[in-house]
Amino acid sequence: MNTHSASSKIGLRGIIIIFSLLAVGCAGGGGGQANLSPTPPPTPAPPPAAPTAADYETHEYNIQYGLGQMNVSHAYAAGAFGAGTTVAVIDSGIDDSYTELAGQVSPNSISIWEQQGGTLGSLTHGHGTFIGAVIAARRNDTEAHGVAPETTLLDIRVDRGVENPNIPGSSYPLYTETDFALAIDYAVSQGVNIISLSIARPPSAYEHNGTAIYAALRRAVDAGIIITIGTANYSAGTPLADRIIGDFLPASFADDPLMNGQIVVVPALNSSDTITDFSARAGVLSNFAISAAGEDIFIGLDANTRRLVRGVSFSGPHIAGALALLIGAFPNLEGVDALNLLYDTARDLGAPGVDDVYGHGVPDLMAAFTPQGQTELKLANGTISVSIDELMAGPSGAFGDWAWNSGLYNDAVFKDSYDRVFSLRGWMNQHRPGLTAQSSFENAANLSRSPTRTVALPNNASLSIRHPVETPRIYRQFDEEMGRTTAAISFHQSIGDLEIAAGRGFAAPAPVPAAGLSVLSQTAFSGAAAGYASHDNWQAIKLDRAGWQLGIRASGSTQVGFQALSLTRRMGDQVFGLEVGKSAEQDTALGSFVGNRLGNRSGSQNSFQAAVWSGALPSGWTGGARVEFVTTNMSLSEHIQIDETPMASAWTLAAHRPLFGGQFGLTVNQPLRIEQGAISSQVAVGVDEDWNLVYETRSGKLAPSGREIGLEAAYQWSLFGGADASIATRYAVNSGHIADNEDEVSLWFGLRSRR
Ligand SMILES: [Ca+2]
Ligand SMILES: [Ca+2]
Repeated sequence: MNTHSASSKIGLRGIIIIFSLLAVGCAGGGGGQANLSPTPPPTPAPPPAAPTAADYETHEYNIQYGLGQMNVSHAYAAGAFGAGTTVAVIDSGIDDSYTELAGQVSPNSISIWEQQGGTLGSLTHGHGTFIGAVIAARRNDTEAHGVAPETTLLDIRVDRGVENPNIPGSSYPLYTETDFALAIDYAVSQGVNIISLSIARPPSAYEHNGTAIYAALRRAVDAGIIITIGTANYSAGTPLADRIIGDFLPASFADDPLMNGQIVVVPALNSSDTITDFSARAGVLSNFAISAAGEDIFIGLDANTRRLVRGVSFSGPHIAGALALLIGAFPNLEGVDALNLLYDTARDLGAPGVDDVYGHGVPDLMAAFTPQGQTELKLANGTISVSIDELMAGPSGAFGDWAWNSGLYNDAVFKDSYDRVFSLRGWMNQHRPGLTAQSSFENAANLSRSPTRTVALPNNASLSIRHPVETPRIYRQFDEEMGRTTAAISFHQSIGDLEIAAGRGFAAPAPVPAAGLSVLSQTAFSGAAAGYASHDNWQAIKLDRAGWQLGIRASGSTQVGFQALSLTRRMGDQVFGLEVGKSAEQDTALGSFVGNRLGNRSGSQNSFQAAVWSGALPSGWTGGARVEFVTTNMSLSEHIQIDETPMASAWTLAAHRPLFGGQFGLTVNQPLRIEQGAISSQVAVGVDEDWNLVYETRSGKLAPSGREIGLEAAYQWSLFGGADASIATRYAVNSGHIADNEDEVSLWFGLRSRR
C-alpha cells in the first residue's frame, strides 16, 4: 500500500545513483508532493537594465580606468548621468572653449578675484580644466567622458593669476584664505550639490590658518552640500606611513563633528586598486575617506590636447562625479545620505573593513544603485508591507508564476532603506522564474535511500519501518520540510471486511492503488490529497462489503490537517469511485506561500473532490486514474479582496504491465494547478511631490501562465545477485506551470542491492 514503489521492497539497502539528463536547463518537476513544500526565497540580485551596463563600456569610457573601477556603467544603465545636479569646482578656472567641456559649465561661473574688483594676472593653470574634465567631460564618442557627463559644472576660479610667492618658481597659483572662503560662500549661494576641492597644501604654504575656510565650510555643510577633497600629494617614494592626510587643510576638518560627515577625503588609486606611491593615506580620517583613481588619468580636451596626469587632485573629482550620479538619480537623497550610501556599498580594499589606507574602499556604483537594507512593497496605503525578497521568491506549486503573470505588480514601485524609489519591473524580470528545482529527484532519492523493513505479524497484520539515513546535505532541508528526520512507521491489519492502517511517515493509503510505477512524476495519483496524506501521523480505515468499499483517511501535522471520505465500487476487475475531503493549512494555500507575496503568511481551508479508477486493461496492462478538483479559501489581509475563489485541478492517467521479466509503466499527469481565482489590492505605483507613495487599485488572476503536462516511462527489474534496478524518464512541457519554460527531460536510474 506504500505509495512510493521505490521504497516498498522488503529488506533492501538503498543505493541510488541519479543521472539527470538535461535537455535544457535543470531537471525536476515541481509536481506532486513537491508542490506542498515551500520555496526558499532566492538571494536578491541587482536590477537589470535595458540597455545593459556593458552597452556603456565604450572606448570613451574604458580609456578612463577610474570609471570601470567604480562600476559607473551600472549607473548609466539605470539612466543616471548626473543631470539636474551641480558640482562647484573651486580651482584655477575651467576653460570651456575645449570641445569636451563646451556646454558643461554654468553661465553663473565666476572669478572670485574679479568679483572683488581685482584684475587677474597672466598666469593660467590647466588644473581646474582637468578637474572639470574628470567630472563632466562630454559623452560624445570621442576622447574620454567624465564620471557624470550630464552634471553642470559651476566654475569658481579662486586664484589671482599670479604665482604663489611661498612656492617661488613653481608656477603654482596664489590662493588666499579670504578668496577661498568667498568661493565656498558663492557655491552655497548657487545651491550646488557638491563642492570639489583639489587644493590641499600644508597651512604654511597658504596665506591663511584655515579659520575663514572653516567657517565657510560650516555654512556649506549647513546648506547640505558635500565637499570632496583629494588628499595630499607626497613626493613619490615617501613611505606610506609618513603620508599623513591630517597635516593638510582643509582635509583635516573632515572629522570635525560639526562638519556632520559631509567632507570626504579621497586617497588616490592606480588602475590596480592600490594606493599610488604619492597619495596620502586615509589615516585618522578613515571613516571619512573613500578612494578613487588618481594615477595616469587621461585628459583629452580635444584632438590636439591630450595628456596623462596624476595626483590626488583627480581622485577627489571622481567621488564628486559619483555623488552627482546618485543625487541626480535619487532626488530624495540628501547629500550626506548619498555619501553614506557610497560608503556602505563600497568595494573593500586593503585590510578588511574601513582601514587607514583606503578608508571605506572604492565606490561600487552597481551596488549603490541596488536597493539597500529593508526593501518592501507597500500595499493598501501602507497598511501591508511585502518584503521584496519574499515577493520575488521563486514560483511554487499550483500557483506557479501567478505573481509575474497576474499584472498585479506591473509598474509597482518600492522604497529601500534610503527612501529611494525603485521600479519593481526590473526585479520581476531579474527573478523571472525558470525551470523548477530538482525537488522531484530529491524526494524520490530520499525515499529510495532509506531502507524499509516490513514484518508480518499474526492476525493478518503487518508493520513497516523505514529508518532515516544520514542525509546528504542537498536533501537535508527537504527532509526537514517534509518532517522525515525521524523513522517512518506504518501498521496494517485486516479484520474480516475491515482494513485498518495507521502510521507516521509513509502515506495514508489512497482509495485505489497507484499504477504506472512513477518515480519522477511523484504523483501517487497526485493532487492535493496525495500531498496531505503523506504528512505525519495518519490513520485510515476501509470497510469492504458486497463489492462496495467505504474508506476514511486522515492525517495531521503542525502545518496541515486533512480528512477524506471515499466510496468505491468493485465490478469484476475494475474499481471506480469518488473521494471528497477537507484540509486546513496553517501558513500555506495548497502548499504555496501565496500570502507572503501579499504581505502576510496566510493559511487556507481547502475542499476537494476526486474521481478514481483502477483496473485491468487488455494485454496484461493494469491501469489507474485520478482527477481532482480543489477549492481553496485563503485567509488574506482584509485589505486584499478575493474576487474569485481559487480553484485547482490535478489529474493522472497511468498503467503498467510485465515486460521482459520486469515491469514497464507509463504515466501522464498534470500536477496541481490553479485554474481560476482572482484578487484585488492597492499597489504603490509612484510618489507624489511630498515623496509619499501613490496607490492604485489593481486586480489580478492567481493562475499561472502555463500548464505542466508530464509523460513518464519507467522500468523496474531484478538483477543477478538479488539487486533491483529501476530506470525512469520524464518529459514535461511548461514545467512549473510556466508558459515559456523550455521543455524538460529528466532521467532516473536507481539500483538497490539486497542486504
Ligand atoms: Ca568625450
Ligand atoms: Ca579596507
